[in-house]
Amino acid sequence: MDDNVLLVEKKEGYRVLTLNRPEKLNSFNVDLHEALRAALNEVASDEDCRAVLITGSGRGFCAGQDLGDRDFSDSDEDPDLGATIDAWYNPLVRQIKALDMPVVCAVNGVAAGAGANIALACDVVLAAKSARFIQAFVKIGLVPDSGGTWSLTHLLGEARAKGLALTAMPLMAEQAEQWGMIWKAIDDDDLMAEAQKMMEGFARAPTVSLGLAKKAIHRAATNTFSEQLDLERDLQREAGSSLDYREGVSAFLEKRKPEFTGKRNS
Ligand code: LHQ
Repeated sequence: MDDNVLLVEKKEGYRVLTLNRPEKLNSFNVDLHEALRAALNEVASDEDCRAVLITGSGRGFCAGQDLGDRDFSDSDEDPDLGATIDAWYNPLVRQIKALDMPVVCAVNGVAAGAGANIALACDVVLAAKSARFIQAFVKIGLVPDSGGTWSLTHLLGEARAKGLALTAMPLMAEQAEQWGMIWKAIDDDDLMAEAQKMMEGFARAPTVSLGLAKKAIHRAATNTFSEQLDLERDLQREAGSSLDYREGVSAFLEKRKPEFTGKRNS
């Protein structure tokens, strides 16, 4: 395995994961999948890690699957793309969704195919104004994957989801922000500084409550209003037993800044 395909930086309270195959626009091969999975597993088991930032090196964020690995011109057999998705892409986006802490994506350049949809699976998407999102799949005879059909439909509604998926039209970051597909488009030169600032905030945040809020918002996609009210009650009960709730209320009453630890009360 090539150890360099993912750069992992341990910062105070958070991790920065940089996809690092810039000559291939950080497209995914098995080495990159393995490295990212291992890094996310490590994050999940590290008590001191309270947020994750995913970005790319060079001029692109990620161009999806490395198509160099997919040349089957010499083979008569049909490739089983479902197996690739089961082995790598679906576990990856599930892992991002399931992490009980914020996952921020800083889209530093083009995000195409699965690269675009992995970004959309993250909790907060920041993008350089020069970045574009491309549902490139139809250009090679495929369908959007990595949750793209779900994310686009939920974020944008059917008309825009279909427009993007069926035409592969590039969507610039500022338009993506106006449409509500991402949180914020940022001047290229300021992207990483803004992302870093957000991460420093998350590293000092009441992590339990952030993780629970993320969970509740995910469930809202399928719950009825009434089911969601019950879920909020249960999650509030859980949040209410965290040390950070005690600290938040004490700090408010004592008119001082809270010092959240991100730890559970157990
Ligand atoms: C690449 C790639 C790439 C290899 C740029 N692979 N080298 C799931 C399950 C199983 C199988 C299939 O896939 C999936 C999910 C998917 O993600 S399917 C979608 C795969 N991705 C694409 O179809 C996107 C392909 N790339 C592009 O259309 C363009 O490169 C974009 C629009 C992303 C960027 O265009 P440009 O800015 O003009 O850059 P470029 O095309 O010149 O690329 C720069 C280099 O990166 C170039 O290499 P070279 O040696 O000529 O400089 C490209 O060949 C390489 N590259 N994407 N996916």
